[in-house]
Amino acid sequence: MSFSRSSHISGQGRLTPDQLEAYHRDGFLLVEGVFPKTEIDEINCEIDRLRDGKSTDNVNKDDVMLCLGLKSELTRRVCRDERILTLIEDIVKPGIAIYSAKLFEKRPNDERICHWHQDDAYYQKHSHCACRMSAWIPLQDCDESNGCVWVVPGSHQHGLKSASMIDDGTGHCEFAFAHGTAEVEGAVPVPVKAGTVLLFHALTARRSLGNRTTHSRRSFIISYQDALTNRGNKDQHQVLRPAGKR
Ligand SMILES: O=C(O)CCC(=O)C(=O)O
Repeated sequence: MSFSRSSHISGQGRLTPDQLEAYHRDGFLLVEGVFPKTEIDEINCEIDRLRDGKSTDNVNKDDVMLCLGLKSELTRRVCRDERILTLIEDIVKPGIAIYSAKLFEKRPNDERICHWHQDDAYYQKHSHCACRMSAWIPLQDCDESNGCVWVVPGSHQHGLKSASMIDDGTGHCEFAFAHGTAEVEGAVPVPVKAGTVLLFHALTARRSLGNRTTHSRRSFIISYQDALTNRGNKDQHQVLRPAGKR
């Protein structure tokens, strides 16, 4: 079974009470129609440009490009996009800051997986924040064939789980749940169309499997926290809306 419940961006651009309730209950929410195809194409072109123009200085072996909030004018703009900030303003408060922003690329026929983990296992090394979450923006349509995200609905309600390093050739993860753990019972794949935004809590258990297709699958992932939490991931931290301002 896959998770298919999603809803459209509202006229005001804010989450409706039903969307907010679903987010707090499930620890994630799909919002369709946030970015038109033309903008997704533009972001893809910019990522191509950044990839081709640089060697490996900003791309690590797992095809992660870090610091998108600082990388180029266009990637910086996406991280500060008012459509996203308005969407999350009733979740992330008071104020909104960037914790970090990155691109995660699954190359064609790359069987490596992103193991079950919670982002906050990484993030709490820098600071604690109860409302921390991410906007996960697919730059291609994603389903099980190219490694869509899987989540465990409601898992954010049970705190940080024990995790340890997995580095066995299936994919490197510093804070992964043990293989076969009961923590991931009830997990569902979340297929999404490019232009949809998947919002998820930093404690929501998540993974993605390999890309079995002949095309790359990219996700643009921006993690936000309230403006009063004074540390993010080093120099990536940026206050976008000070506390008390809309
Ligand atoms: O985009 C993906 O496939 C998942 C990435 C992810 O979960 C992460 O980098 O923490």
